[in-house]
Amino acid sequence: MQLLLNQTSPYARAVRVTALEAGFGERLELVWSDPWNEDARLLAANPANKVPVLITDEGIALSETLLICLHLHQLAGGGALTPAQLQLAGLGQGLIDATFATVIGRKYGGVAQDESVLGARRLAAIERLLTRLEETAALDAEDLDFGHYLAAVGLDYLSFRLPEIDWSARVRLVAFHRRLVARPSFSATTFQ
Ligand SMILES: N[C@@H](CCC(=O)N[C@@H](CS)C(=O)NCC(=O)O)C(=O)O
Repeated sequence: MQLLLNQTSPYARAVRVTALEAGFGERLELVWSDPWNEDARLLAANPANKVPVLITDEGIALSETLLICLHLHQLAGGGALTPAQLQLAGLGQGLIDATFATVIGRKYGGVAQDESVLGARRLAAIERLLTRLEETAALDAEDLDFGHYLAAVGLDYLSFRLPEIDWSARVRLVAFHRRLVARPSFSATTFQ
């Protein structure tokens, strides 16, 4: 299997963590890619020109983080996910989406983007997502799945890119994040 990724993509990190946790570390060839420049291999694999892309051993290029994580979960013999597990995955992906959109909005439009209608909606979404995540019972589950990895990557990415958004008073999230980032799959994939 090949994974097309870049170093700072939270989406790609969530896929990498999911693959490592599923025991696919040895089978996964990392293909460093640049979605912001003409990258022929990425464009051929994903016409949307986004990372991550997982190319299966059969040569099928899968895009979209949630679908890739679901594929890895199934490949590892994981059973059907419950609505509560899927809910956590959706919230984690939502946090990544809102944070990434804020970062990219600033990169291409400056911080004034935060004051725009879309920018303000994204920042408000981040706060609401943090609140909802903190209320989510699945955070405490012993058995982890890609919903946990997405949520923890989302929190880590938020601190990495938007450190001015302070969520340190959200004690359940802080404990959850600390528990997850202590895992080898997280320390092997830190943002830099
Ligand atoms: N919905 C996609 C989003 C992936 C995404 O936006 N990736 C970013 C990197 S963090 C990217 O490649 N962006 C390039 C672009 O938007 O043109 C997913 O879930 O995988």
